[in-house]
Amino acid sequence: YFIAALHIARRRHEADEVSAAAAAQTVTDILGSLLIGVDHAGFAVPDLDEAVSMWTAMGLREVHRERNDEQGVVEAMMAVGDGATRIQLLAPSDSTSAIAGWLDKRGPGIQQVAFEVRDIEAAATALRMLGFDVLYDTPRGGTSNCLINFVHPKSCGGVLVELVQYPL
Ligand code: V0V
Repeated sequence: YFIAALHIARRRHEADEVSAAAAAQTVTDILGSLLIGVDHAGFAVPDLDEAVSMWTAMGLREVHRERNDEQGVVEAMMAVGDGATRIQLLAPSDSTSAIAGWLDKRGPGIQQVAFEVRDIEAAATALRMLGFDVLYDTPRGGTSNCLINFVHPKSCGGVLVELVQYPL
């Protein structure tokens, strides 16, 4: 439904029924309706166990841990209070991963902010229509069987935005 609505907006502009600005606004409105909230912020850390200990001492709780070889990370999800917001601790599992590169260049810190979306394919289509640089042609596997994709920080104000869709 969402992807069909996005293509209708484009076709209406191509047929000169609506201006480029009006079509873009429709795409933005659809994208806005696909956003559910901030799911997590991702912190790059050199050592997962040490980072889990530090954030646990601050009162966060580890709720999930897994290794993702495709992304080259070992990660722990930390709950902040009783709400749904998570902090994702990301340590490199191989020296060529994005997290290893980030740590080399910038050291530990906030590497990404993740938005939960209702339909990740539609969100990526809308973002591309609006000129954002979406990294993957099709979503990849993320934490807890989620689908993930990313918007390149160069097209996004210097912030790496992750898109997350939970399994049904
Ligand atoms: C790089 N840059 C960043 C950045 N990474 N800026 C803000 N936030 C980041 N995270 C900037 C960097 O400072 C450079 O700016 C420029 O982009 C190119 O940097 P680079 O070091 O050459 O980096 P690239 O191009 O090799 O890689 C950047 C991208 C890469 C975004 C393409 O990090 C990537 O593929 N990220 C997506 C995958 C990922 O992050 N996986 C780990 C999390 P200047 O110097 O040119 O100005 S896995 C995960 O989240 C999971 C499993 C999950 O949530 O479930």
